[in-house]
Amino acid sequence: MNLAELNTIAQAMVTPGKGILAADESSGTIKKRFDAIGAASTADSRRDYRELLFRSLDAMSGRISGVILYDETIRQTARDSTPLVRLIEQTGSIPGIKVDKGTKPLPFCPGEVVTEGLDGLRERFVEYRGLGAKFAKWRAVIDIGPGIPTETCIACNAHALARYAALSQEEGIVPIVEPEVLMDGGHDIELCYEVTEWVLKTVFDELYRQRVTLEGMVLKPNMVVPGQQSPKRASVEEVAEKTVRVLKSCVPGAVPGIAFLSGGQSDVEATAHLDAINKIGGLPWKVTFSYGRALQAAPLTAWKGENTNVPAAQRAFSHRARMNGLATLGEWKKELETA
Ligand code: 5MM
Repeated sequence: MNLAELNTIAQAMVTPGKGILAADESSGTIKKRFDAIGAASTADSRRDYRELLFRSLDAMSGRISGVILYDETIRQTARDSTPLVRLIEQTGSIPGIKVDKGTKPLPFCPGEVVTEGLDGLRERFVEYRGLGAKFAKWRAVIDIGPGIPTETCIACNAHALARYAALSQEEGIVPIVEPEVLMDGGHDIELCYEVTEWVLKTVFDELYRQRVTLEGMVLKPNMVVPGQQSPKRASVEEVAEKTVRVLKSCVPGAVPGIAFLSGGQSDVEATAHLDAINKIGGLPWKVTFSYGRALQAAPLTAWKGENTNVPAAQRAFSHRARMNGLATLGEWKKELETA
């Protein structure tokens, strides 16, 4: 493991003005997204859609520091036979790979899940490195509800995240550590704060125990927001203030960057929150985005699975990438959405 190299990649992933495109939907998830726009999900249609994103030159070269790919995508070639990984590299963006194998019910913890995928992971990292991956991603899912999360669930997921991160660094690949506290449910913002704090403290404790180098990783957390069904809504400023407070109390300054997930927020909401967080300023880490839905909702809707809609989809993607790029600098304004 070369620590300087890991740090250089991690710093590039969180370059100010840029952020990460999470295009790592598993086959089940991308099918749901395609169903919603009336497009068939086949290996070719998934390739066509991702190719249109990676060929959006303005967005990719100006605003997207890295792309998280799914196992199928990292092996695919564009229509003209160029490997998709090569297309990404040609724009100056960095290819990465999702390595977790999704969640399974956690025994004796009703309503809770644990992320799987550690078996054979060392060997898979070697292969992914050969395919061009410079960073990786593993997502743990923590739900809030009556009696949950349990300590068992948080500990098991934190342990797996740290095992993954250590194996990733051993192979010279920067781990994105993603402990997601879900927005589902009627809980208020205070409870989201408490659970996020508990999760982050446990995760960093495990990362320390398993000798993960903080300078060579990127954290991908949720923002502190009320549950989607909560009647008590929070202002953009409150979300930003609480998110910054919890991160400052849990995330060491040695971590180069924090790249948020959007978690079901609307795309403009996710941009406004990121912008407000960066407007607070004085943060010890770079703070950016690693959005899936909040970057792709607009291009998916514009595309609808039709070749003729590719330019419109690329414009929609470039717009969201630009808005979020500005938000990483605290320079976004609502008026720019319609300009
Ligand atoms: C793009 O969605 C990712 C993969 O999801 P599945 O494994 O369930 O198919 C997901 O991990 C994503 O990277 C993060 O949750 C962030 O995406 P959002 O949409 O929350 O910004």
